[in-house]
Amino acid sequence: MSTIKGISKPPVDHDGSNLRIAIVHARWNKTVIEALVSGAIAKLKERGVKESNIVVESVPGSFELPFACSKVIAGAHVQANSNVNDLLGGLNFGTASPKFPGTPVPAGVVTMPNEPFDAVIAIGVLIKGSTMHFEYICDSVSHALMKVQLDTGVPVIFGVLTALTDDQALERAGLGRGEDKGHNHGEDWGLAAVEMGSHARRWT
Ligand code: DLZ
Repeated sequence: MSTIKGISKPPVDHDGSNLRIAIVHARWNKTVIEALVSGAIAKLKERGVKESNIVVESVPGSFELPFACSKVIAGAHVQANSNVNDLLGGLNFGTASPKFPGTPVPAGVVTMPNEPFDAVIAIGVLIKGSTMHFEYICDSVSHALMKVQLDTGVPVIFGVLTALTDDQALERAGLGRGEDKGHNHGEDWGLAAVEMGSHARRWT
């Protein structure tokens, strides 16, 4: 069945070869998160973003995303989760701590160089339960992520699924259980990051 919904192609295909993009993702609802992060990374690379310019950080849940995005944008020294680097095929951003030179960094922990990001993709998967938790987190996280991008001038891509059921979340990560697997929204977020990162440079 045809649909009128969804994003249309931009007037030009934006070039990501000079862009630096951070992905900050929650770890709740891991299967869906992993598919979304992979989809975003695939599109970043397709648009020319270099693997060395993609930094991935993780936080426990979606509620932590705004704080983490704000700190990552500020160039804070954040220790990356080595599991995420496995997902990326073992990216390594160096072993020296940029903020505390000479400080030994424990094995398995990687650090970010202190260079600005052109865009940040915040990825989380919220699935409604039986309490009001879902509503509070959806509301506060969406407002806070908007605030982070307006306060910092760095685009924050809203990669937070707010699903009423497990199936809704799976379908939006291309993992639908029916014949139609759905569509991986992480891919759209990767493209949006390149487009907004390019615009942000042009508009500065
Ligand atoms: C507590 C909680 C619940 C119930 N559900 C989700 C969820 O569906 N998706 C998600 O990303 N995080 C969830 N969390 C965790 C909160 O986001 C947060 O990590 C904790 O409340 C600690 O601040």
